[in-house]
Amino acid sequence: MQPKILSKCIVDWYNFNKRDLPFRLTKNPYKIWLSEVMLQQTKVNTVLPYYEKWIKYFPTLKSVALANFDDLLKLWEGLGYYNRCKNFHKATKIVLNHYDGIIPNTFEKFISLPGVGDYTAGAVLSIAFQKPFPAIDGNVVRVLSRFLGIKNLTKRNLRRIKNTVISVVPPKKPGDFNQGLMELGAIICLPKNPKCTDCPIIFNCKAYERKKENIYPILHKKGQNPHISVVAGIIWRKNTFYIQKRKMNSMLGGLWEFPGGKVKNGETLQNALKRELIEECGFEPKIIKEINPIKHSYSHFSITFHCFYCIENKTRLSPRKESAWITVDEIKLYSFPKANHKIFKLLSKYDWFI
Ligand code: DGT
Repeated sequence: MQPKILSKCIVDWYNFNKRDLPFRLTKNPYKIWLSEVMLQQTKVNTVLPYYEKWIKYFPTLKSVALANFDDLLKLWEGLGYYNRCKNFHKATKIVLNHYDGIIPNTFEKFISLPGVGDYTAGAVLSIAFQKPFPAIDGNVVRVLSRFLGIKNLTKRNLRRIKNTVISVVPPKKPGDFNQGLMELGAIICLPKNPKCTDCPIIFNCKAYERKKENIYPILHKKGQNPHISVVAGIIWRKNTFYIQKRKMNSMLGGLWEFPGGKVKNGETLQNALKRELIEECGFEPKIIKEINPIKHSYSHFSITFHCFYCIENKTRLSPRKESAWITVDEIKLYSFPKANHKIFKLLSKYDWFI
């Protein structure tokens, strides 16, 4: 199939079949960029309420650049991959200070911003600025691997896929083309049981021709993620409990947490908790009881999170610089990891206080 015909098939199909999404109704590069950052590793339906709320509070790039990071993190809370938020904030500041608030529309300048990689640069420049760069995400790789009959996603084959997209992306409507390929992967060329009869490029699809669309591309199963135990103390002082801010350069950096940490091999939970609380707050805890443990998965590992009710009695705790004693009603003012919200939910069902 000629590149021109192929791109026209995709663009026409997209214009008829695309889902109505708020970031597709705008030409504003800031909003398009924000949506692309939020959509990384995250499903559209999860992103939608976050996107809408963010735009309500931060309607312009300038408003983000001038915002307090804690306020941004509060809006990002629960969306995960918090580095995206941190990098986006840094990038908007650079745009405001070095480019007079105007998002650069050349590949070299845009990709040099924090958190911007090949995919984001291609997506934003093609959708917001009509520049003919490819935007290749996981969905596009699957569509092309089937279309071209590529079974193994070796480096060489991935380059072949990229070169094919580069040769097909049209000078007019490159954004519609890129979004069309992605949309095709998201709603038709599904990982399992693709809806081939609804596909606009079925007649040239090698995998369909071979009746093997389900096995393209071969995906190597990931090994099992490691599992660790984490202990933490919910330390009460009257009707308030103690929280501290995680270091910015750590995982979940900038979010608030209960003091605690990973349990070492061979250590009991209570000993681990004592060690962590002495290390972090110089505090010998008076442990009252354990709350039901909860499980939580991150992208590369999972945890069992053991939280213990503790009280601050004679031994006073030495707080970190960024810490607070908060009441239950004040939880909403801070951003916490999802695992903590699971604990809050448990506690609100039973009894918050000892
Ligand atoms: P290190 O030695 O820097 O690896 O740190 P640790 O042993 O103090 O552990 P930490 O706090 O980095 O790791 C605990 C894991 O549990 C981490 O992936 C974040 C997660 N987590 C979620 N909520 C909380 C919380 O409220 N407190 C703590 N400490 N960790 C939490």
